[in-house]
Order: sequence, then C-alpha cells, then structure tokens
Amino acid sequence: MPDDATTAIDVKIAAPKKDVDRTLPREDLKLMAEWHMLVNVASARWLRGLAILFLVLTVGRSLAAQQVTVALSTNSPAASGIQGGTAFTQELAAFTLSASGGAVQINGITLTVGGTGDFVNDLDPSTGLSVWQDDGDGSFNSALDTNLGSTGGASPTITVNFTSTLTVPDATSVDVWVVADFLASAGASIPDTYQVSVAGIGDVNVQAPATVSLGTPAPDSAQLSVVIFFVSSIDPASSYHNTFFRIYGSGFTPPVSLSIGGIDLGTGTVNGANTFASGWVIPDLGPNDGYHDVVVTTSLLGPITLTQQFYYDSTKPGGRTGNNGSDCSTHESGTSASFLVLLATLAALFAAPRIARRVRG
Ligand SMILES: [Ca+2]
Repeated sequence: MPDDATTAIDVKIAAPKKDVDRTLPREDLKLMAEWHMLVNVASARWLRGLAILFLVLTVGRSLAAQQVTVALSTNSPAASGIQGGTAFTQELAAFTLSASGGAVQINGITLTVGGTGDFVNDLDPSTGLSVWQDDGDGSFNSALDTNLGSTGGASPTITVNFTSTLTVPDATSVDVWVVADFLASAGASIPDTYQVSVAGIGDVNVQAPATVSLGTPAPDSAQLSVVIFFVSSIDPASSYHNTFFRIYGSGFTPPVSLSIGGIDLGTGTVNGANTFASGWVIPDLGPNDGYHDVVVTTSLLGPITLTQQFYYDSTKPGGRTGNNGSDCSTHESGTSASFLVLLATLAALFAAPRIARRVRG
C-alpha cells in the first residue's frame, strides 16, 4: 500500500481519538489502516465482521502496550555529605523515564520522602522541591535543563505538578532531576539525612491509556547528609608540646583526625553528640614559637582549616626552654604531663647522690 494512501487513512482513523492515535507506533497505525480499508471494501458480511474484530483488537493491543518505566538513573547522586548552615540548592535524585508501545505524556510526579531530615521546615516554602528535565548531558544544570514544576516542602509525600506536559517519545528515555532548595536551618550536629523515591506506580501522573511500571534499579535515591559544622573553641589555644588538645563545636562526624602545623596527630575520640573531640597531644613544633594552622578532618566533610590557629609557646611550663613557670593549666592532661616530668626530675635528683656513693664505695 502506498505511503500516501496509508497516511490518509491514518488521519481518518485518528480523527475521533487525536490525542491517543498520534502516539501509537507506526506499524500499528498501518495495520489499523489496512483493517479499516477491508471494513470499507468487504462485500461479504462475515469478512466485514472479521475485519472489524481485528481492527478493534489491534487498537486495543496498541493502547494497552503504552507504558512508561521509572528507574533510578545511573546519573543519580551517590550518598554524600554537605555542610549546612546557609541556604543551598542540591540535586537529590535522577530518575530515568522510558517509554514503550508509543509516546507517553506525564503531568506530574509524587515523591515519597525519607531520612531523618524535616522535609516540611527545612525546604523553601515555594521552591522546596523541583523536577527538571535533563538536556541529555547527564548532569544537573539549571541554565541548561528544563524546569517542569516546583512546590514547597511537605511530608510524607510531595507532589510536583508539571507546568507543561512532559512527553517521552516511543522507545526513548529521558532523565528527570529532583532538586531541593534547602533553608539554612537544614542539618544538625548529628547529620540530618534526606532521600526521595517513587514508591508506587500511582505516583507517576501519566496520561491514559499509558500505564506505569517501576524498573531496576528501583527509583530510590541515595541519602544526602547535611551537617552543621563549626569549631567554637580549641583548647588550649596556646601551649607547648606534650599538652593534650581538644576541640569544641558541632558536626564532628567520626572518625575525626587532626593536624597542627602540618603534623598529623592521628584520630581522636568524639562524644555522642558530635560536639566535642579529644585525645590529641601537641607535638614538638620546632624551635620557633608562633601560630600554626589547625586542620580537622571529619568523615563527612573531609579536611577543614579552622579559623582558630594554635599558638605554640615554648616558654610555657615544660616547653622547649624547660621553663618551670607558675602556669597552673586548667587542662588536666597538660598538668599531668608536667607533673610526670617533675616527678622524673625529682627521682633523678634523689637517686644521683646514692648512685655516686655506691660507685665510690
Ligand atoms: Ca543537564
């Protein structure tokens, strides 16, 4: 059958159901056209009936086959940590929508939220959660990708209605990004976690007659951890080597390691609230007194150079000059170190005359 003739009949069939038929596979349209022509030309009643039956079956099969499959995209972010304390925008997930049996139109998506974070109060009230169509480069960029819709935070589900219909052409896939606008209040010393998923087939608002299925990997994002990190004080701020050292603040996700003046002091101990870390000893920082950088490395954020610097002071008790001044440190560990040095010195002084007598005797 010539293409022109087929096209003409396609249009005729499509007329009553314009929206649906335009999306059907070309092969199905052609088949329908042929059955339709047979209906028109068949002289025998039984042949006409048979043609009508096959026409109906073909239409039914095509309509039933339209489907969109939702899966986690290979571009979806891995689990990660981010420093809160100021408002920020972060992509939470990328989902791949794949159409089969014809193009599929999608009007919106409902996301089920997860994690310990507060999706109601930690997100911007108007643009808390947005869905964007990726431009095909596999990374989120608000200047290149297309915003499909936004809404404020909510829980336990957030529905984003698209401002214009997203069409996924037959036998193709598109990625959509789920992007969160976090407020400065998001996060905590023990990190808050945020996660989104498409929990069921009813959560994709697809135009009939297409259906939805959940693919593999399941459309569940990894967790984003938001931590409020700061160091309120270092203790002591100034001292000599062999003094115990600790830090106070927030967000010390273990393991926490530390360096002073570029010398690695190893891993310390963190309290349950992640607000206090200790167990380090000031190293010998050389002959020159002065300020040295303190770098704290947490499991979530990596190395951070503190605004507070440590002042190495060799004139303090037990310092390089051996000065036994009257500094009664409030740091028990520093005092202990000095006390041990004093005991050792006294013991040596006490033992020296006796050893000398024995040698002479
Ligand atoms: Ca992109």
